[in-house]
Amino acid sequence: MADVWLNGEFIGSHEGGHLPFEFNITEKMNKNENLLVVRVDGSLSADRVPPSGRPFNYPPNNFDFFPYCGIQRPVILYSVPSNFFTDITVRTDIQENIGRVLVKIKLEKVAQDKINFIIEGHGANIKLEKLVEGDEVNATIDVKNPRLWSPKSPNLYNLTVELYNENVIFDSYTLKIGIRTIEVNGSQLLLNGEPIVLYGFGRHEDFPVAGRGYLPAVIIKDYSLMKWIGANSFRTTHYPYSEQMMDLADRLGILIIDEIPAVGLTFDRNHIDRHLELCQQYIQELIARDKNHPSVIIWSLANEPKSSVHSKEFFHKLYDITKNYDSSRLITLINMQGVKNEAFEFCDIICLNRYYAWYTEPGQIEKGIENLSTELDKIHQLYDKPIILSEFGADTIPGWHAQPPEMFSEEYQLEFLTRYIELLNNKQYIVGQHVWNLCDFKTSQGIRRMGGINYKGVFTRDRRPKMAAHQLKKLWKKNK
Ligand code: BDP
Repeated sequence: MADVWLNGEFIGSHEGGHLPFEFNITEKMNKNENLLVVRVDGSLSADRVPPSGRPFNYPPNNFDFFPYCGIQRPVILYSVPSNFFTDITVRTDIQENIGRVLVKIKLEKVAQDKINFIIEGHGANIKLEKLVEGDEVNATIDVKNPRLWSPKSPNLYNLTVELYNENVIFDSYTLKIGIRTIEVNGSQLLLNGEPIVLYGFGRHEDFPVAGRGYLPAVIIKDYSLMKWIGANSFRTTHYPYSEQMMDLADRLGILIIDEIPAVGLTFDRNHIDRHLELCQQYIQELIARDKNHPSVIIWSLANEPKSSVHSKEFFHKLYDITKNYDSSRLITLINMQGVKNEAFEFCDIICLNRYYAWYTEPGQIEKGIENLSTELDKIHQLYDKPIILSEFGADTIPGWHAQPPEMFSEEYQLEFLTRYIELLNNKQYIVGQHVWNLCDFKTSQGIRRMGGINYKGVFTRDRRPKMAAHQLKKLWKKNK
């Protein structure tokens, strides 16, 4: 929760981290000096999302990463013209050799004059003029022979919208857009009509000293590691990442499963209504922020919620609301091993976190893989939908070795990931393999996390490769 004051006067509050909020302070500004104060309250509590929990952890969270607090991303002051765009939404579609770009803009007030819509770059330079009638304007621009956006060719076009009043430009905004489609067909995931498989990771915004604080160098480093290893995607586990991370994904051609901070939901009767309210707010804010990124292909409504008699209704409501905001992307829910998930029935794509040969069948990779295989086939038979293995991994202490491979050794992680990936590659309905985790990361203290660190990274917390990183690079080489 953030509370904001300007020159001692209370301006407003916003619940929830990770997503942007703003206040208009025009009327409240002093001519010369101004003092802006933002107070962040990140205390853990049961009626928040994510909720607190686990008294056997310290700090007592119901999730497996450190509950960093404070202001972690930039606070900016900006000015706008007296009439301006308040929002732009871009959707793209492809019909034969035409890329159709649908643009919807919202204005602060009704303008009297015209709006230009210009798409340029890669040979296309299209200008469309409109007279403005309301505070919401729609335009359709067809791009002939478009250069589509994909991980292999992340082509971006500049879309510029110019707002005129009495022939003077009042406001202008340029946005990088990618023309692409995403859909599910039977058990396949199709990008621009072609089957695609996601290779990549779950990750955390986490680095020594800076914690979750915004560090451009870490973003660049992580993308370079993902490119080096042959990944084409990641999930924003378990909260929305910085806007800079999202912008760069568009430029680099990385596909994203974009997740709200709904991790560790228990459907406790005393808090369920508040939790649903917050999840609705978060998904609305997330879509408002990320809806124009070609890199974002799937919205994730929650990570590993518990099963309860209320969970189906809870997620059905959230699913419908999400589809209503954005019907152009897929919607999923991340399932925990051993937990029933009624939402598989209506989710567009199934995401499973599985830790066979780690939390179950410890030390027995062979047996774990067999059980995983049986469960995957069963789920696929029941729902006939594409499946992503959205987490699988093994804690690994860098420099710890064992032959034959034993848990926590680098050899065990290497063998574990190799055997998982071999299995996944052989199942046609598996459309994604996301290793847990890109890097080791900080957690609360507890008996399961030595030194308050989760060691499932294939890179260390300071981004050095473990043996498994080199192996993944080999296994994923063919995707390049
Ligand atoms: C999964 C959670 C993830 C944890 C991981 C683990 O989604 O946040 O860090 O397990 O135990 O259940 O390493």
